[in-house]
Amino acid sequence: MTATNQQEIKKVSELLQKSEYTVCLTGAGVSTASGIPDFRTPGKGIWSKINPIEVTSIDAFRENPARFYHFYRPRIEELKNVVPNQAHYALVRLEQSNYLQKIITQNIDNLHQKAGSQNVLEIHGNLSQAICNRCGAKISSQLLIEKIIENIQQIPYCNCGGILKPDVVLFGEMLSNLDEAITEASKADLFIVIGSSLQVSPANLLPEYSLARQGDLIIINYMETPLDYKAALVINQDVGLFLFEVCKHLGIW
Ligand code: CNA
Repeated sequence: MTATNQQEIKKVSELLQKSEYTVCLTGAGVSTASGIPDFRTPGKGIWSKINPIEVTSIDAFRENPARFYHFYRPRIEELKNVVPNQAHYALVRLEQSNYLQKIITQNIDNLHQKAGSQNVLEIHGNLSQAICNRCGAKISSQLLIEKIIENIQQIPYCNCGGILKPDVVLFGEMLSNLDEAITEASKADLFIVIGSSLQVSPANLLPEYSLARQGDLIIINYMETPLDYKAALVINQDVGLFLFEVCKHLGIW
């Protein structure tokens, strides 16, 4: 760690110690070290290969579910084998030590919960289950995987004949838990964005609710974000390594 890093670690630790209610907003960058590509890292992100809006919007799902599942099938399958990384575990430690009150996540991979975080609010749903578009039945991703594998390249159907949709928020759909996320962000005197490009609305508006009540904003992300200029601290480093160092500094790792 360089001297600058040490200063940033100290400053983040101090803000965590001072804060009475800390909320983190996590994005795909928290899970890249687990082997799940993000959307927007140039050359590696999913968007560098395909425009997800073309295949993962609610309209695309309705118009061409087979094409939708051609894109989603590997994503659902890969979830079987992925495990949390240092960033997820650091957030568990911060929560257990009462430095962190809520994680609002845009991720759909269930890894915060797998790592052991208790207070997680998912705003883009969760890929570990699916829902029937006709009868509303919910099934586990395990069953969904079995159905998809049985019908390679085709469409998974519910027992009632309806089409099963992964229980995630597609482009063009309403966010889940948005009211609760706004309430949480409005309570935060410290709001930390972790591994998100802050390009996706309305999730990227959440930091504003904390800023409006004079909360401090910290952004930990490799790439710059549109809210960097409002942040007390911007850290362009690996989220797992940085959070691990913060936990060590706080004596909880
Ligand atoms: P994004 O727009 O792809 O941004 C991710 C950001 O993370 C980028 O700016 C990267 O620079 C940064 N990043 C990547 N790895 C690291 C790292 N190790 N350390 C520091 N920074 C890193 O993704 P967002 O989450 O902002 O966008 C929201 C979308 C992406 C949501 O709809 C998600 O559901 C969707 N998504 C989720 C997953 C997942 O669940 N793991 C994966 C891919 C996309």
